[in-house]
Amino acid sequence: MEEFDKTEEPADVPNIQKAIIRHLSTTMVKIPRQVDSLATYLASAYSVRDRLIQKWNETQEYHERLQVKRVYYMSMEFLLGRSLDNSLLALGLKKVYSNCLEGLGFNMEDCLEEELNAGLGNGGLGRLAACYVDSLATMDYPGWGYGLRYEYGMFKQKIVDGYQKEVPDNWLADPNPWELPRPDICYPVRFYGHVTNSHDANGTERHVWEGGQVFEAMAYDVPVPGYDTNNVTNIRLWSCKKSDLFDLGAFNDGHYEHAMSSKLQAENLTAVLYPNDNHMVGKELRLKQEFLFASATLQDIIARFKKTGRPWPDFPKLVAIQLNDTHPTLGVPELQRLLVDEEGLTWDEAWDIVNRTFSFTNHTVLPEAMERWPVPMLEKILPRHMSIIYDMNLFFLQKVEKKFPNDRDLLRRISAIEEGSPQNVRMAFLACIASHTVNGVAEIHSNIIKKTIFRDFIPYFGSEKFVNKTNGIAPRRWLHQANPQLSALITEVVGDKSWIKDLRLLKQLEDRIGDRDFEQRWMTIKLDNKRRLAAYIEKVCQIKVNPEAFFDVQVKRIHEYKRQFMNILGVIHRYNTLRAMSETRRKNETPRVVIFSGKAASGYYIAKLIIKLINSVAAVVNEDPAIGDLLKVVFIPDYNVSVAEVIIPASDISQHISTAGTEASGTSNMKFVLNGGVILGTVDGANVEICEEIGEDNIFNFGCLADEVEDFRHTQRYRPVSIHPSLKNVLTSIESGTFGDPGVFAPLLETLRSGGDVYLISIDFPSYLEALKAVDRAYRDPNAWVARSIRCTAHLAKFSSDRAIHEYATEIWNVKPCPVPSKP
Ligand code: DL6
Repeated sequence: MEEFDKTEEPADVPNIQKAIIRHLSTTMVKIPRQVDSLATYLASAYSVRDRLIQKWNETQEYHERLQVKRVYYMSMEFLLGRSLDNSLLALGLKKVYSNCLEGLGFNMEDCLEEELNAGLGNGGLGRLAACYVDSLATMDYPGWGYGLRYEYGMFKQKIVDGYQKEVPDNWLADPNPWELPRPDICYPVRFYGHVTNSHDANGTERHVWEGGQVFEAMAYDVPVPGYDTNNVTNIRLWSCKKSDLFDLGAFNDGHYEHAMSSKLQAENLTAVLYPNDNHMVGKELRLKQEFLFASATLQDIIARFKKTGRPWPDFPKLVAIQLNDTHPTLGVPELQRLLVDEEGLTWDEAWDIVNRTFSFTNHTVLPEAMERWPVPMLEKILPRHMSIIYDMNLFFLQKVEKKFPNDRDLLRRISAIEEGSPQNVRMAFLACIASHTVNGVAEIHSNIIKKTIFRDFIPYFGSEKFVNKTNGIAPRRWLHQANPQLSALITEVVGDKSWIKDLRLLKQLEDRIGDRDFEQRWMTIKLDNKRRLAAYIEKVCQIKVNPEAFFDVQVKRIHEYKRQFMNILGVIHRYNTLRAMSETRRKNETPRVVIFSGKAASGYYIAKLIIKLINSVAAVVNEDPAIGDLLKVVFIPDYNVSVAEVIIPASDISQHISTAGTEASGTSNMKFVLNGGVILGTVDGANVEICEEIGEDNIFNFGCLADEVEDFRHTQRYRPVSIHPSLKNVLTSIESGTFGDPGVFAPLLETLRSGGDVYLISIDFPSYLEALKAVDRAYRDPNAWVARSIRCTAHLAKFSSDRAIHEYATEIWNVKPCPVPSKP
């Protein structure tokens, strides 16, 4: 099948080659004999960037001229991964660049491999932000991402003696062609200091925040091309710089170190991403990061608005701001402060603008992930904001009291200030009070938050304020780029590449079920992807796996609620069962490779023990000659976007087995299914809607339901149920030392006993084993399996990020597409 690339005339090959060679000699300063694949990658990237900048300028200029409404997606995390492949595909230039590189004696794949991953995020939340910007650009919606430019992204994970070791991620070690430094776009951001209150000539209260420390946030722009469109959108990332590089006084006095220290402090603010997924760390530095981000972003948006010359009430007609979880919520009091203190609006005028501008996405119900900042910390670092938050809360409570008089307990429950010692600001409540719309990220999750965190807000605001926007993934990266062979086969079925922008067209794949030739090709592609993954595993783990085996995958952050622990306990059960079988019976078993990958937060002791247990089990199982290929266990280190692109297309089954009610959505479940991978999952997050779309015969569900969890937890904690014999046997294997020193794993095993088994592993384990058996049985029928796999892909349209962004744009932001016309 001919890979089609549009736009480029054959005559462009020499021009592109010239551009690459020019960048090799001028930007990279290389003479021909010094040119290697890194230099060639960089020169190619710079030549692509030249095109992006041109389109970026045209897009921004066009949108500004038309004064269209823009959405600003504020996210502390953008997990972009690599950009060259994605940009080439978006611009329709992959084939022509491949030819150009070949002509210059280089191989495209080698050059792509040179790019470092932009890992400015922890997991699902950050990758979602990246997919959403891809969809904004592809669907021509005027919108920008705003984030932070961490100098060190998500740490790199090494496995040493089975344990996770964190190594700093120096992702800016090579030049980064994908960012455009904008030293002309800088904003001052103040911390500490004091507030002086006075009255002006009209008797209006005035507040001046002064003193303290002022840092400077400098913009870096990351152009993101839409697929097959002229639109190139922007992610603006802030880096903390100090404008007066040295404290000259101190420098002249000979205090060099002191002079440098303020510069170092400034740069430290954006030095490193906090590596915590679904867990709040209440560090001052994190609070400062959040404020630097919020303040620079709001100042920038206001500066852009002021250039239009429009009156203030028009602000929400031109600006929608989406808060990606509570991390950017300080943007709320900051916008109020800028409007009241700096622009002279009244409190009510400003509050009306704030309310019509912001909307907020909640991504978690885990209590440990809920941001609460101690009032004394906020008072010290952001005194003016703390007083604004008090007022916002007070005015809100007054309105609630008017509607529901004499209900002190309601006011206590609903207050953004949580009583205690010290008091805390509940950021989710502040975001809720200030936003016109609050959304969850999957049906089940959106229903849960209405019944739990935001329950008390519904009688006041009405339930219409709380909506669902089921997450989505970018088909460009997660199918077209990650699985080029499957992409080509789908294009053949659909007749062209239109499905890449309209996943509903995948339905046509249904017609091919039963066509044995087609099914054969489908499975051959899966096998090729498994070969690619097997080669990767051999390279990074030095473990040889059989690509013909059944590939069973669980990749995601390591967390107790995601239950990788239950998975490895299931693997031990399988190992024990295989060992107990006669050789003749063993011969009938399907060889299996169980693959894990994911990072644990550096301070998360139990999660790190889970990694150690997986590696200890792998060490024993993989070396057991009686088992051979029948079971291999692999922990792939350093999970990131590029690693995911290799793993996901290669799965036969993937596991999404969180305790019901704990995983807000999950997005890797969507990626696996889009690539024809079947899933084994609990009735949780987006699994529920995936099941609705693909049909329950095509998914393996098990486990207790979200409604039952609280009851079970209660029973477990106060009256531990007896541990099922299957689980007991597995625990005995660990405790008897089969997988090394049992003392090492004792604290992990304790979480099932006196730890109260919060995530209900002992409750779900028997049904989990049943589900695994059902998977094994189903795989023995290859025709039914391939039909299931095709059906998975065919019915995944709902989970395109294009659908999600269209819903946000029409139902929350009121933003319309604005395609940039082609130049005549
Ligand atoms: O919505 C994106 C992603 C969901 O798919 C995951 O289910 C959810 O765990 C994750 N939530 C967070 C919350 N972080 N904080 N704070 O990462 O969001």
